[in-house]
Amino acid sequence: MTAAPGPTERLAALLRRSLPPAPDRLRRGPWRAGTFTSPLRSTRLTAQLGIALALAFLTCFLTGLISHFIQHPAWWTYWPSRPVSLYRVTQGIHVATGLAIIPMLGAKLWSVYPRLFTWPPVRDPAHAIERASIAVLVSAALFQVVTGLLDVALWYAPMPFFFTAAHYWTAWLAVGAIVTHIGVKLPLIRAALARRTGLTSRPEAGGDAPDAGGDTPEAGADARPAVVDEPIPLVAPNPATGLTRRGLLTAAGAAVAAVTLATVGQTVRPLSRVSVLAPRRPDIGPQGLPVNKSAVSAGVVHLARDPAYRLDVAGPAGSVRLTVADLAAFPQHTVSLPITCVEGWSAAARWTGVRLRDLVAYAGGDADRTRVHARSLQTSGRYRLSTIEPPHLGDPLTLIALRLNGATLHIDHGYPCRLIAPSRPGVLQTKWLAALTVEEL
Ligand SMILES: Nc1nc2c(c(=O)[nH]1)N[C@H]1C(S)=C(S)[C@@H](COP(=O)(O)O)O[C@H]1N2
Ligand SMILES: [Mo]
Repeated sequence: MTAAPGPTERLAALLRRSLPPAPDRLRRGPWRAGTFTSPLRSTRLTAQLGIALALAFLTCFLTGLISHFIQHPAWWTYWPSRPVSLYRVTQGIHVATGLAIIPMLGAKLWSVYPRLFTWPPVRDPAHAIERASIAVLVSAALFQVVTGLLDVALWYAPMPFFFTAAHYWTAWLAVGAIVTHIGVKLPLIRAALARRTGLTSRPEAGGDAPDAGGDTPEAGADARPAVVDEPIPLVAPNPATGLTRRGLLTAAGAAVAAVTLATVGQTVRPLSRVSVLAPRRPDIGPQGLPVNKSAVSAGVVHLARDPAYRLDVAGPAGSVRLTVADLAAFPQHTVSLPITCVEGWSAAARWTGVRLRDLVAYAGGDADRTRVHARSLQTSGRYRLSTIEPPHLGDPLTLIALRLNGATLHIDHGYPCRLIAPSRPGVLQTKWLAALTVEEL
């Protein structure tokens, strides 16, 4: 006995209902049969590139989340101040994997882009939905790579939106699209990776269609009516290049290595000489340290050099206004800490100044039960404010620095005084401090 089709079956049938055929006279240019002939393209190649790409994306996403939640803490955010280079490592990995994704994504898109010219463009509603989801996936991935690259290059003009928010929300979109994509393609990926021979008779398949070649048991067992693309002639390995699938994967791997070596020196000091494409060299800048925002562009030169300068410190015991000489009269400490810019460069330096927790105690607060709001002399700009929570506040390495590498702070590094704390994004290392407010928790 057969039951009447339920709503799920009816929906499935609707989604699989063939659309009217596209008129053949529209089939021109790349839509013509036999346009893409590279024998290197195979479901197996696409699956292998896809796995590498998925792992890189996952790493980039997780390290990106860390950076986001340090800068925009949620109630559950906890970020330790040790090891001192923790953020340098997580953010270094974030930017390095993001850059490595560029050649990987290029290879992956090359392996599947003939699918863009599938004929007919849409077979049925399910096919249309699948194509739309791929469009979301590719756009989100390209958006992340391009905006990330523009940020690393400090080139904000082409981005008429706030980079941080756009990059964060599109990351969720990309990850959602990737998870969906993997879910949909899983049977295909497994079949492609299980097959021992790399050669397939469907070089244009690129991993988008059900494997309708009929050469695998899975294809025959597929309960869904397999959509058979037009047969693609078997092409001999390219005699001009002699490139094999393995050769292509090796080339993609070499491109990843080259991109990494050419840029990672912006945070891995021993490689700084070979990193010719790194936008920042960790040793170039006033006092041997790079600068993102100069005192001139922040508009603080007059305020910073004003002899009437005072640092306002407000706490439970009241508020005081300290001169630079007052700050220098506190016990001075010297620490070696890196500046780790969110954009991927990082550079270690020697900082000398007052422990923040000493200033908190002076203002009548307890470093374990307070947080400090730091404010810059800057009257505008996103990074004029930052908050220091207990893990960093209580750390003896957290300083209000007056000196850098043995000399008075250069004005571009935050003269008269700046915050420097371990394992903290550069954007939160506030320069040209005007006020510290101690808030009891
Ligand atoms: N007041 C203020 N502090 C700031 C910034 C800023 O724009 N304004 N930029 C931050 C950023 S993005 C970084 S990477 C570090 C860089 O410190 P440096 O210029 O001393 O190397 O300073 C941080 N401190
Ligand atoms: Mo930065």
